[in-house]
Amino acid sequence: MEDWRVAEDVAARLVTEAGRHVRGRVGRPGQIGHKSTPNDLVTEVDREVEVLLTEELQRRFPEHAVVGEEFGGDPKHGLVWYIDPIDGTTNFVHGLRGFTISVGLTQAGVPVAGAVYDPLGDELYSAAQGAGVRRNGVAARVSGSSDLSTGLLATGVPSLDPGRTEALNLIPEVAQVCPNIRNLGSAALHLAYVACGILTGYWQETLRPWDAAAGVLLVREAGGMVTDFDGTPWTAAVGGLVASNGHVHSELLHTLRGGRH
Ligand code: 2AM
Ligand code: CA
Repeated sequence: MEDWRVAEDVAARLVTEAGRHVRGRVGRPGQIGHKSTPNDLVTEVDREVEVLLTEELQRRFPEHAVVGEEFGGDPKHGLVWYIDPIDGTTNFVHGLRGFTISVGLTQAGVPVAGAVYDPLGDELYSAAQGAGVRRNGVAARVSGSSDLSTGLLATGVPSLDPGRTEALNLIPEVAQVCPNIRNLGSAALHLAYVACGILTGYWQETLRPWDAAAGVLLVREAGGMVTDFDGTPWTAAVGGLVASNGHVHSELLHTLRGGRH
């Protein structure tokens, strides 16, 4: 087995450095542009950070591919780094706590190393396949609860259809089983919170690999599960995902399935 700890350490250092830069730009994000919809935001800072991270990863791992949210890249490679320079850009633009920098390495689509940094919380989450997960350097673990009804769940909702109506309609269905449902605005942060036992579970139907690659590994290395909505283990080829502490996974999948009919 490869030593994925080296990749984890590089990712952890890079997201922390990038996060310091992003923290200094809260309240002054530069020019704000729109991508597919008026609520799909991109700032100068997203682009600056992605360029910085891409250059560093290519310098450190010239044999790996690098794919970022803003500038793309070639994902048809065995080892691919996925970069989300700011996950939760809407929060960042509004100055709301709850955005992250996320960098994850996949091998044949399976996450093997990665790091997520929350600059305003000053919290660093990192993991390597087979070597566990660390939150600010301390080993973390998913929650031990098997009671979904008293758990804390999170989801994300796209700003427009297709996908928005279906995602909104799922919430009251799940709320019949677990009334505590949050949307914090960053997929990577939701996954980090599942990994360290704050959230019991999280689901979202419309995600891209850079939103999830690092966070999926955090959950798995902390003892949890991440699958698609049918229960197949998550890979970079999968759009949406369901993450949990493992104990509530089948009940959560079953509840979501009921809501989607
Ligand atoms: P982003 O901030 O990098 O765009 C918000 O619901 C969370 O889902 C964020 O992590 C956001 O990432 C991600 N996301 C990915 N695709 C999305 C979409 N089509 N609509 C809304 N959020 C999306
Ligand atoms: Ca982003």
